[in-house]
Amino acid sequence: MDLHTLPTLTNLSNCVTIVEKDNTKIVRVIHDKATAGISLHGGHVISFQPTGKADLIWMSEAAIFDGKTALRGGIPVCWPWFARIGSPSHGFARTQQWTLVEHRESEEGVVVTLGLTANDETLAIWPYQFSLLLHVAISETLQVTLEITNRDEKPWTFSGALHTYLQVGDIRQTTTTGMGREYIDNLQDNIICQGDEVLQLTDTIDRVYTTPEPLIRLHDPVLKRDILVENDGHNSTVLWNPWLQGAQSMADMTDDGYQTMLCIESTVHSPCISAGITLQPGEQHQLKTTLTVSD
Ligand code: TA6
Repeated sequence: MDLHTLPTLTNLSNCVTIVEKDNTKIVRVIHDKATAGISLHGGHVISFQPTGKADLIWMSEAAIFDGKTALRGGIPVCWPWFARIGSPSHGFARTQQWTLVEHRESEEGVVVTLGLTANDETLAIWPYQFSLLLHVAISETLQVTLEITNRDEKPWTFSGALHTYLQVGDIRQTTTTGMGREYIDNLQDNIICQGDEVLQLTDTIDRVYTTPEPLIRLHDPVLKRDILVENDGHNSTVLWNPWLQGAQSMADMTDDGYQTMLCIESTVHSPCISAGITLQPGEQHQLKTTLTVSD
């Protein structure tokens, strides 16, 4: 996504400005090593482009920047649950307005931190006090860390994901390795299946891989690159592509949008609201994903 043409609202430093797209404020980072954008709506990374490379992040051309709708593409923050085990689907964090907590820069890169705490809207949905910090470390690589803290006097349980949409030249020519073989198939009533070591898509998939390796490799012969995905603090890695029928069913994705994307998601998966990770008062958990591009 081209961030350079967006109007500037505030210059915060040599590298960091607040720009605007429709109804959404975006933290734009322009550093020697990379350019990146993070929407304050949703705490949502929408672009990461190492200098001289194509954006690693896929954003839908039809994404709706109205400041209310979850953005299609980028890295949605799905919390305090993943998928439809609660309402709204994928939780409320990706449709809340986050605040810019701090930004730090050096020759190595820029770290932008956004924050979200409980408010009347979230308490009406999920009656617990919490704080989220999203640390986005931008250099030749992108490291996104969701720092989750229980700020309540009672324990609570969460699941969630950093729901990364990666950009590929042609999904049909892309191969993925490292996700492991066992997966829960969301398209076959969540039965447990055994897949192959190498995945090349010919149709839609929606899979929770339960034994992923530390490093997942997306090989893209069209863009002549590999994207390496390293996740941490997760219990699974979700791979999803809606294919044509799924793209046609979404107003915020063009019919051909599925051809240039694959979601590889750092996920705390749970079959139900009560079976995720439980944090005691004051306890913290970090969910992380790191993206690296290699030619
Ligand atoms: O991560 C895969 C998934 O759970 C799919 O089932 C699909 O629903 C996708 O997320 C997108 O969900 P969204 O609510 O953003 O349309």
